[in-house]
Amino acid sequence: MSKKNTPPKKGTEAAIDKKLVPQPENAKTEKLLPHTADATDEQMTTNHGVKISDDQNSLKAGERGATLLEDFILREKITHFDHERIPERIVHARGSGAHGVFKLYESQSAFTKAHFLNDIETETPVFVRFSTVAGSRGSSDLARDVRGFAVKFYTQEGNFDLVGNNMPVFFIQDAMKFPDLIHAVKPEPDNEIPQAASAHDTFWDFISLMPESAHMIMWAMSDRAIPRSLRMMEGFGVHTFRLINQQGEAFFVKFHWKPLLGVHSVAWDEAQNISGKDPDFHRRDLWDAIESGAFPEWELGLQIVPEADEFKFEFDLLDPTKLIPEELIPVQRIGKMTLNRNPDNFFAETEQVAFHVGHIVPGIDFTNDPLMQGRLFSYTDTQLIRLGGPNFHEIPINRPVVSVHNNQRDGFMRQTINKGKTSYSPNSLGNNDPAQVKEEDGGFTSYAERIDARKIRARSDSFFDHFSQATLFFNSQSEPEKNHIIDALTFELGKVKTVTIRERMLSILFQIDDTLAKKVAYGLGIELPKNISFPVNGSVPADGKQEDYQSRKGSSKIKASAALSMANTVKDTIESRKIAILAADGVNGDAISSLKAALENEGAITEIIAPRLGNVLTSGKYQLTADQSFLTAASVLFDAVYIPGGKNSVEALLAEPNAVHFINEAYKHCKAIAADQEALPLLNASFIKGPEEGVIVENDHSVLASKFRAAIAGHRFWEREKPRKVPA
Ligand code: HDD
Repeated sequence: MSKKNTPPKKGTEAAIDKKLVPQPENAKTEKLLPHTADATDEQMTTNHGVKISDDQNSLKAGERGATLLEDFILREKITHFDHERIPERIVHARGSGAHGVFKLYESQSAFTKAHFLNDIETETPVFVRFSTVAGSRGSSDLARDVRGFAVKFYTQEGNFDLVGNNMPVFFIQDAMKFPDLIHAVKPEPDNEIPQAASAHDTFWDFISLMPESAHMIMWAMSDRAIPRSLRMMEGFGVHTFRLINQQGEAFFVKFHWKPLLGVHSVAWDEAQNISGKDPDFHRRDLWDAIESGAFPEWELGLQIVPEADEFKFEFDLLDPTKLIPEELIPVQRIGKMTLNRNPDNFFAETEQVAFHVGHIVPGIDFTNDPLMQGRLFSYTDTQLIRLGGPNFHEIPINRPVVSVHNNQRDGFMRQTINKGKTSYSPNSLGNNDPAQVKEEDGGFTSYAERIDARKIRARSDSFFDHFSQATLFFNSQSEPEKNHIIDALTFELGKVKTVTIRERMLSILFQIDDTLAKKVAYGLGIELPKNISFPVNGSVPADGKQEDYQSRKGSSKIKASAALSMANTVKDTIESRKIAILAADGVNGDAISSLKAALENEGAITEIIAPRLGNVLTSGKYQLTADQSFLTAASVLFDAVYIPGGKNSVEALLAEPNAVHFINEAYKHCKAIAADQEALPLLNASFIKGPEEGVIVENDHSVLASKFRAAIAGHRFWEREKPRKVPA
């Protein structure tokens, strides 16, 4: 609490008022405010409010004497420090969060009675946490991995958490296999190697024995696993959920997040370099974008299937390894989420936020997807160990914006001071409050699905087509995307030491696409096994029959789906793209000003990179400030490069190997490059011979700016990879 325990110093009231001004447009921000503290202009105290006069020296028996046990100030400080760490999340440990709002475009009352999906006047506060899955809290943002995309909606009917990923399917079909999957992908238990990487034996051992993961493997080996930015990823609820309207009618639904900046990735070689140059690349990018007012935005999309159509598909809606092709059920965009405020404190908010698939509100319900059912247990359970007890819902970031009343009491770290004698129901001493709520008044009732079944440990036969959607995904990719998948698999399996695992994996790839399998086999230098038959999925249960666990390949009416390829994404904006301008003394300052103005006008960010920090003297004899030197900057941290003219500048950069490397590397990673005619010798000193697609050499600066803008918006010129001979 930031309440002062001393009268405010003269002249500080205004400042204090300012920092306590609520942001009334966001109900969650307002609720968080009383829990925030700001030490500006405050006096130092112990945790118990005693003012501290000396925070530098422990209490000793004489200046050179031993420290005294009675030093309660030292003891308190050290004890708190000793206990500052909590267990990191078993999965999704590395994450970045942001606050924002969700606004509905049009009421969805035909499908759901959820208030936040009915009332277009309401702005629902949200907190979002993005994450990688396998790495530890301090691991690199650019690991090849699935990204978590968890959204907490603070609705007026309680919290709704959409705990999704940036890929629409999952590795496994049943939660029973989740601990195995995670044990396999995490660092190997004997030596804890490798960190934040799936390229090792245990992961591919497991995957090669679980053909049900084939579809997800295609996604995880695609460029979706190395996003350019958290702001440029799609999000998916993965499971089929249920929506229920006021009339009690139910609909199946898949949730989607569509980023307004489009879906973009980096190159794998680039990702590996970024991991060294700036392991916080995604976290920094999200933070900087929000600080600068370039608020990330996504539209929420729904794919709705009437209950009566449950069995109309070639796949089972309850199978989390399947998506519904958008050609079959289009995604309706129903509202927009904007992230507009960075957290005040990473630990208090991003680390302590507790998501749960089981946090739903009236109008939304679960289905029998066996992966989802297991998740409904896991999320509360994990918070109990991670956050230390059953009162984690009282941590400010986890509290709903509506008030909470029930008969739950006590436990570690209880914050609420519940009044009255009764903490049970029924009671007559307390008017039997809190009162239960009728469905028509907003009380939650579970969807009354009819169930008539035997208790059985089994997998539905409708779950055994493990390959047709993996093939659909591969067939939907552009040529460069297919090549990236082949390269990724060759890299990952190349890191696997056990040859039989590689061979088993090739048999799986063969079922997806034989050319894919052949190309990976070529890269691995092994022959594709002969007479490949459909594999068995997982370990056959002790009393099970092998034929009941045989994977198969069904047919797919849809042969390719445009929505699955990033090549078809939004490519019309350069907002928040980062452009490096390479300059040295003697640079054409007018060229820089005109290009900077044109690009920044469209929301791009430019930085001047020079041989050293300080000033750069232009040919017109005025000074520009270098934002970075070649020592601190790297091409992998930018989307595009511009090299202005100016004879002396070009000559100085020619003598600077780091400048030539910068250009070569940007070219290798297929980025847009623009140069004034005068800078051509510098391009020639790199691998670039002259203008080509994505390389613009122009003297007219308005033509240059417009061509460069289009090239940056296009993101990457993957065709350039074909020769693959850039020595950067
Ligand atoms: Fe999970 C965290 C997403 C399957 C058990 N999961 C977690 C987070 C995301 C997902 C985004 C991080 C939340 C945050 O930022 O705090 N998980 C998924 C998706 C899945 C999925 C999209 C499949 C469709 N998860 C899954 C299964 C289980 C879990 C099958 C267990 C049976 N997940 C957990 C967990 C975590 C978690 C152990 C770790 C930290 C946490 O919950 O809060 O309970």
